[in-house]
Amino acid sequence: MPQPRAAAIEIANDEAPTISNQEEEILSGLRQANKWISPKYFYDQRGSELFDQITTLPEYYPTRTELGIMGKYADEIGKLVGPRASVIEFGAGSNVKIRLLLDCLQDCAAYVPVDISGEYLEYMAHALAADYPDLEVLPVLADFTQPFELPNPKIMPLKNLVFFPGSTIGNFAPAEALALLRVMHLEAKPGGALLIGVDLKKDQQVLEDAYNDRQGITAKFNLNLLQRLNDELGGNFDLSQFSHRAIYNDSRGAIEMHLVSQATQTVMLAAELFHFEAGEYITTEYSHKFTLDDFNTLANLAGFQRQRVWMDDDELFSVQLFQVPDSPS
Ligand code: AVJ
Repeated sequence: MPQPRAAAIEIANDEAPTISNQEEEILSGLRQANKWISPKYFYDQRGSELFDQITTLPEYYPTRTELGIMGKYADEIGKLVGPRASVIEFGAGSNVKIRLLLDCLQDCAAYVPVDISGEYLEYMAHALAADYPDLEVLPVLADFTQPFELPNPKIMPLKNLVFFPGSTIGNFAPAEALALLRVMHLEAKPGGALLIGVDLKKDQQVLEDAYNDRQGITAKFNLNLLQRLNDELGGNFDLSQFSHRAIYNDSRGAIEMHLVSQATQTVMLAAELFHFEAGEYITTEYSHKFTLDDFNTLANLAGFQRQRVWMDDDELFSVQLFQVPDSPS
C-alpha cells in the first residue's frame, strides 16, 4: 500500500507582491486617457468560479480543444519530452491539464507550480500530492513575469519542462509576451523545453462568440472586476451602469474586453474620483491570437527552437513544444 505523504508541503517564497503596489497599479491604469485594468485581477474566488464556468460554455472552444489535443497526443508528448523531467508550471492553473501532462511523462522528477496566490498554490499542491504520492511537489510563491529561484528536487532532473497551457501567453502585449518567454527560457535552462498552449487566428465571428456567450457568463466575469474594486478598494461602481463588450481588433490580432460606461458618471475608488463619459470604457483584457508563424517568430526571439506543433482537426488551437538548445561548449 502506498503511504500517504505525511510531511507538510513547504512553499518557497520568492517575495509575493503587496496589496499596496497592486492598488497603485490599478489606480494608475484608471488615471490614463485610455483606462486599463490588468486581466490578472479577474481571478478572485468569484472570478475563478466564473472562469471555470466559461471553460464549459459551448462558445468557448479553447479549454475543451486544448484538453482534446493533450489527450489525443499524450503518448507522443511524453516520448518527445523524455524521462525524468522536472515540470515547472507558470501559474498553477488547471488541475485537469497538469494531471494529463504528469500521466504522460515517464518518471517525472518533480512538479514545481509557480503562482502569485499563496492560498491557491497551497490548495493545488496538496490536491496533487495526495493523488501523486511519489511525486515531489515544490511550490514557489512568485510573480512569474520576473526571474525566480528554482527549488532543488531530491531526484536530479534530466531536464526542466516549462508548462504554460491555456493560451495565457495571449494576455500579454507582444513586448511583455517576449519578456515572459525569456524568463521561461531562463528557467528551462539549456537542454530544457517549453510546452505551451497557443490560441490561433480564425474566423472573427467564432472568436467574438467565444467572448460573448449567450448565457452572459463572460459578461458577469468581466463585471465582477468592478465588484472586486468595490469590495477590496472601497469603490462605489454601480455595476448596472457598465456593460460588457468583447470585440476582435484585427490590427492588434486580439480580442479586447471592455467595460463600457452607460452614462456620464463619476466613480470613487480608494478615495479618488474617476470620471467617465457615456460610452467611455475600461479595457480589461487583450487575448492575442496567433498564426503558427507569428508564434514561432516570437519564441525564436526568446531563444526557443520549435520541436512540434499539435492541433485539433479544425485548427482552432495549438499545443507547441519548444527546446532550449544545449549551451555551446
Ligand atoms: C485565461 C487568458 C486564456 O483569454 O481566453 C476567457 C481568459 N477571458 N474569457 C482567454 C478569458 C474571457 C482566457 N485566458
